[in-house]
Amino acid sequence: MSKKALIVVDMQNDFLPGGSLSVEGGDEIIPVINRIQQDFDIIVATQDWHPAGHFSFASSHQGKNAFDVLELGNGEQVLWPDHCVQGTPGAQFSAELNTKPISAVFRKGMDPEVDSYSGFFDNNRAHRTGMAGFLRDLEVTDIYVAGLAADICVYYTARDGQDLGFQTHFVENAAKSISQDSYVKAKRDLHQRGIEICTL
Ligand code: VGL
Ligand code: ZN
Repeated sequence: MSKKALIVVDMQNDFLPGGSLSVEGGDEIIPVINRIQQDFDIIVATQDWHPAGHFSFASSHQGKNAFDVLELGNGEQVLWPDHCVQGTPGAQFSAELNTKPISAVFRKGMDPEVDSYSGFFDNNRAHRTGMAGFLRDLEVTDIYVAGLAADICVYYTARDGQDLGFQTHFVENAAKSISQDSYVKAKRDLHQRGIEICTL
């Protein structure tokens, strides 16, 4: 028996039009997410939840601008505008999102020094959010990943979900990307990893 969970990634005001790191057309997927919820056994959400002064913010690095890339020992860090600061309106879910059927919210990006794109692990893969354990405990077999941003947090959540053994589906019509180029790459990569690209 398959059991299906919808993972709603980062449907927060800062990623929506008018927000500090807004994704163009991000609001257009809200009615889609609200509509498809009824087809799932379980719905969970992730919430980007940074302390003020987070390391991923350009404002935390002297002389740096938003979207500059910082070279680290273990890779790169894109520097973002301040976004999704804990307790601020920008960190709240869109008021238009139906949050009633969401049974758990997994917050991420809380370590001041580490970014966290995936809803399962931080970017160092050192800490888990607990979402995998939650889904496994409920005997979820299939995960459907939707939300913002398609080329970043949705992409990494889908990749990790597949690595963790969930049959993973990327809901193309319920996700919007920050950049079109990286979206094309992300989709190709997900497909190559055996993740189904679907429309619901
Ligand atoms: C995200 C950049 C920084 C996302 C979160 O939700 O895709 N992107 N933090
Ligand atoms: Zn973030």
